[in-house]
Order: sequence, then structure tokens, then C-alpha cells
Amino acid sequence: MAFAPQKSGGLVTFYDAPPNKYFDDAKVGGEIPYKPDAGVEDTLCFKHYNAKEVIYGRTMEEWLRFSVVYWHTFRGTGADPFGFPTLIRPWDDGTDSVENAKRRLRVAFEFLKRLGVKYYSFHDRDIAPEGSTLEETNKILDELTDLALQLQQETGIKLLWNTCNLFAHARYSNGAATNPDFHVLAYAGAQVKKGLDIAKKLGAENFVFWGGREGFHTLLNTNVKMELENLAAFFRQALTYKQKIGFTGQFLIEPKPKEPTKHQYDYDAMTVIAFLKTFGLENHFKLNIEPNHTTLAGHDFIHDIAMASSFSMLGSVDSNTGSPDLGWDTDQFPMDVKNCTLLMKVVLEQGGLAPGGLNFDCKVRRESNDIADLFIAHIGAMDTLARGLKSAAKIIEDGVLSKLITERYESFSSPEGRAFRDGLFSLEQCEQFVKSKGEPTPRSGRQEHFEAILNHYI
Ligand code: XUL
Ligand code: CO
Repeated sequence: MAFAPQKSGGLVTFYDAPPNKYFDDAKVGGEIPYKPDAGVEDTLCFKHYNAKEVIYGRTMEEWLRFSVVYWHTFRGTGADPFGFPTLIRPWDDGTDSVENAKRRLRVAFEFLKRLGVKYYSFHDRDIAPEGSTLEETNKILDELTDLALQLQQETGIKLLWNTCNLFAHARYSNGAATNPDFHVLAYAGAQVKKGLDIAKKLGAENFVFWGGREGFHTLLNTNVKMELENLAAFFRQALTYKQKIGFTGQFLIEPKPKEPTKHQYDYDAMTVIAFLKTFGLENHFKLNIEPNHTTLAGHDFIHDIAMASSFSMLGSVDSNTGSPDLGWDTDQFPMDVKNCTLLMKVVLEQGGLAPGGLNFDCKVRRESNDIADLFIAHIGAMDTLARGLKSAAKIIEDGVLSKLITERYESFSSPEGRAFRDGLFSLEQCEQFVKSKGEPTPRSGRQEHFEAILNHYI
């Protein structure tokens, strides 16, 4: 279908034919520049993110490994349970045609290029419409991934991860790998097989499993033990196929406690780690932590990042934020410097996220209907994380916080404390210790002192 040039919010010019130029240079400004001295209202430039600047031994680009998500940024419509689409994109004719899907893909690569982001991520169904049979669906996917491969080669943009949408289609309403009907589980298996083939074809650096409907709405109709065993068996088959085809990307599980299912099995980081250890899968998976999911689980922003990292299980981050005062997944762009500092401190302390990255699983608000808002949202979040990176590096380099933490635990460097940690100090010895030393002196946790120190760096 031929398109006439259109305008949206006065910021984009769309052309259907080569040279495939979708964004108006005059308005968006070509490639987004680094302008540290830009004015307060100039939000279409980076003031902190300077890709090649070296911080704490690596370039910003290497530490931050930004990635743009296909589902929100190129498929988000602004529709919600109460309202119709508000984000009308001039390159999208609203149909499920292959032609429309290809045009969208070209736009996506142009957007990434302008933003200076080197990675993207997608669900299979984001980039290609579903056909009426599995064979037809896979054929369409082949056509779209051929184009994705070509665009990756032309631009140098890479795939951080892909995943399978195992939650939107009606067939998955009772779950995918935890569905009570084996036929549905088999469909999910076939879909993941194709997803892994695509991952290999496009050189994905990771592959994600998010179990949106792996859980239950009521225990009354659910065999929890069987469903969890089936989920583990499903993961084992995915691993077998991964090895068989020689896909070397990292497998990631993304925890979320609820939404759309009332209770999801991958509730939070510690639940997923326990699941992996219970089923002997812990050496083959890491976690993709999304802070908005963490806050939905009733924890604070940094909780699951810190927990996963403590167990060497933090593989990647779906870098977003929520509104903790609300009870749902708002997928906002991370704009809070303090939270991003705490996040980047963990990333620096564990030596980086590669092959994972900071994937913007975020959407502009349904009221933010200009194309410019798409740019500003990503730029703002990239700048916030760049500020977080700089502050975190300073905190670590100064060593004030880490010295205070070391001092707080110094009693474990005593012979008795060390022996206890080595499993060589019994409860009887604890009793003897107390009899000779008497009552311990309560010591201040100094929370306010630590908080004031953190604020010094923000
Ligand atoms: C849903 C969510 C997903 C996963 C990929 O809350 O975060 O988009 O990141 O399926
Ligand atoms: Co996510």
C-alpha cells in the first residue's frame, strides 16, 4: 500500500520509498549530539551520556550497553483497558501486513542509529505478524528476520535478546509451559524452538523467558507441583536444543510477581534462584531483573538487582521504573538519579553486565504522543543512567562507603568469627564465648550517616 508523506505532532516526515528517511532532521536534529552545556529546556541532546568517555576503566558505552525494546517503542499504541490508541505513528498503517512490519523494522533501525544505541530486543510476535498455521507464522518470521539480519549488518546494531511471546494468544490463556493441556505446552515448545533458531541466526547475545501466564489465578484448579516440574522440564528441553544448534547466548529468566496472572511462579529474584537450584538449572540461567517488577513484588527498586548480583545471577536489567504508589506495571523510563546510582554501583561492583545490558522495557505515557517524546524519553533515561554511572564510580573510587561496611563486619575477622564462618565454631563454643565475654555492646547501624554519604555523591 502506497503512503503519502504525513506529519505527526509536526516532528516526523514519513516517506514510503528509499532513501528510507523517516525522521525529520530539522526537528529531531539528525544523530543525537552530546552537548554538556545545553540549556535547561534542550532535552533532545545528551548532557551526560558521552559514549566514548572513559569512566572507571571502560567507556560509558561499554558499561551501559543500552538496548531499545521493540514492543513498547515500535508497537506501543497507548491503548489501555479504558481507552483507545493514542500513539498514531505515520509509518504504521495499523494492519498486520508483512509490508507494514518491514517498514516498521526499517524505522526501528533508523531510530536506534539516531539515538546512538547499539542493541535492541524483541518478542517474535512484535516483529512479525502471526499466520494461520505454525508453518505460515514461521515463514513470515523468516522473512522479517532476513530483513533484520540485513539491517543489523548495514548498521552494526546488534540483538541484545529475543524472546517468545507465550502469553498474548488465546491458546496461552491458561499458561504455556505450565498449561494443564500438553497440546498447548507442545505449541510453546515449537515456538521456543523457532525462537532459538532466530536467536542463533541474528547472533542474539541472550535469550529471555518471561512467564507472564506461568502461574495461577486460583489454587482450587491448580496442581502447583506438576506445573513447576513441567516448567523445569520445558527449560531443560530448551537447553538441550540450545546446545544442539550451538546457540551460545545467555539464557535469562525475568521474574515478575503478578500481572497478567494473579500469582506468577517467577515471583522475584530469590524465588527464581530457588527454583533453578531446586531443579539443578542454576548453572545455565541468569536473571533479567526489571525494577518495576521488583517494586510490584513489594520490594524497593534495587532489591532484586542486589539479591541477584549477590548470588552471581544478575545477567541483565530491564531498565525501567514504576510508581510504587500504584499497584501495576507502569513501565516508565528510569529518571531517578539516586536509583540509577544504586543500580550502576551494583553493575560496577560485579564487573559489568555483558553479555546482558540495560534494556529499556519502558513506554512513553499515552499522552506523550509526539515522535519527539520517544526520543526525549530514551535520551533522558540514558542521561540518568550515565549520571548514575559517574556517581557510582566516584562512590567506589572514594571507598568511604566500602570502608564503613568493612568496619561494620570487622568482628568476623577475629579468630572466633573466622572459625564460625569456616563452620568450625559450634553452638557449645558460642556458649563458652558468651560466658567469657559477657553481654555484647549494641552498636549503631548508622543508617542516617550512610544515607547522608550517598546524598553527597548524587
Ligand atoms: C512484562 C515484561 C516483558 C518481558 C519480555 O512485564 O517485562 O515485556 O520483558 O517478555
Ligand atoms: Co521486561
